[in-house]
Amino acid sequence: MAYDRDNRPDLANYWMPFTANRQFKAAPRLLVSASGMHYRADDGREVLDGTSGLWCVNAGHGRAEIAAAVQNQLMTLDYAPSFQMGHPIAFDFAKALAEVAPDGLDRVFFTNSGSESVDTALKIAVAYHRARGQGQRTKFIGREKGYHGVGFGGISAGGLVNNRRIYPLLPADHLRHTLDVGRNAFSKGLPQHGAELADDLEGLIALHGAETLAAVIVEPVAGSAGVLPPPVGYLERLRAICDAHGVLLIFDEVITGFGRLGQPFAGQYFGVTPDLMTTAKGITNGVLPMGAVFARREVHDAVVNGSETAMEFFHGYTYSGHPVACAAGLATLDIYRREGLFTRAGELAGAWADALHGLKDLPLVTDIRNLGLMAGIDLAPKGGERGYAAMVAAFEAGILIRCTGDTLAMSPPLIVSEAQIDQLISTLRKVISALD
Ligand code: PXG
Ligand code: PLP
Repeated sequence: MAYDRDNRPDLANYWMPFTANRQFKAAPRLLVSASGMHYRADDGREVLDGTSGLWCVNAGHGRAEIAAAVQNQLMTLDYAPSFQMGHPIAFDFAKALAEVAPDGLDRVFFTNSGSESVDTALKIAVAYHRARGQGQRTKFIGREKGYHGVGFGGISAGGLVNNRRIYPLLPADHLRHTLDVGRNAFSKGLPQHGAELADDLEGLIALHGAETLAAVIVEPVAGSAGVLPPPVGYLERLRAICDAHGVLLIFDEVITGFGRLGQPFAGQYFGVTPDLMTTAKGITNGVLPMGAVFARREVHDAVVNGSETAMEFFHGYTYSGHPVACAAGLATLDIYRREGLFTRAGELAGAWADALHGLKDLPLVTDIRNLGLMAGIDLAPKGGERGYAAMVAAFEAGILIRCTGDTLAMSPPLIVSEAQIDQLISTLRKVISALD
């Protein structure tokens, strides 16, 4: 059935995720189709995708090669169990992923989302220490403003107050976040100030005792919180402190993975290699749910060779390594490689930064942050109302952006043209200029 304004679905039954349901259903925004850089709304308007859907459609919409691979896999092997049984394409996809991963992160555990990747990585960290006779290392260190999905592990290590107020949590403590508008406002790329915030980790290790800590998890560039690139030297310091105390370092690359910064992964961009890396979203260009945890070979080997039980790691999902998702993933990797999308964000980063920072003169804009093809724009705060109003007005003006509180975020597909960057920014200028 073709949907349009005269033929809207009944909105009552679908309980929408992370959405103000009553507000949305009173004035819905419906997307009915997509191709390339554009969505089409149910009133027939084209909307330029400034967010890669939700940070996931990195190669743009409606990719025929992915659709063909999915169709072919569905008719060849639609589903097969992954517990004590295998199917070839999952092994092929893991191998292909290992080839683009940071050096040494060549063991791949499949999940179905970023949240599942995070909870899986936290479990691997605990299993790793346990296999090495350090079963008391069970606590995690995250960071304020960190977003690691919605599982109990992810919200415990995560730093979003709204999550932490409501739900019971696992043992975790937090580094301070690195946003320092006082010293770093309108930094182009990495902020200069704040590497010393990594030394918080020394304090937390002293407080808890290294012997109780399993892992530190951070987003190399915080995404959901409004795009917070790390201060120059910060990630290197975290790496060094983790090494000194035998604590594993996890990079949550659910957003930064698959080309967002101009390298396949942020670990390569920063030249800092974590022990575990969580991914999802762009792994299939967003077209089917999938995630993967990449483990350093030594971490994998410690668990798999160090186990006293036949089944070394007591964990997995019905849909781990789903053959159809693997087919979508392999076709996606092909596109990223063939079209140079793993490095395109690097080529566009300068033009992106220049266009964005052109908004600096607007009176309501209090900070602009960018790295690769990510951007965060702070508006003078108004309890989130201003950010939401900007997102709605932008949609009506033909561009899709995200808001978190009064911060706007953008992360266009890596196929974006310079003309489309100009369209995004010039539309945003009009939208922000018209805000109260
Ligand atoms: N880790 C990170 C760093 C993420 O950004 C997750 C884990 C969880 O992934 P799943 O697939 O379980 O949602 C994420 C997800 C937004 C936004 O607009 C960000 C995410 C999801 C939805 C919206 O900031 N990130
Ligand atoms: N709940 C029940 C009752 C189940 O049987 C299963 C899986 O068999 C799950 C939850 C977990 O589902 P999944 O493997 O899709 O995460």
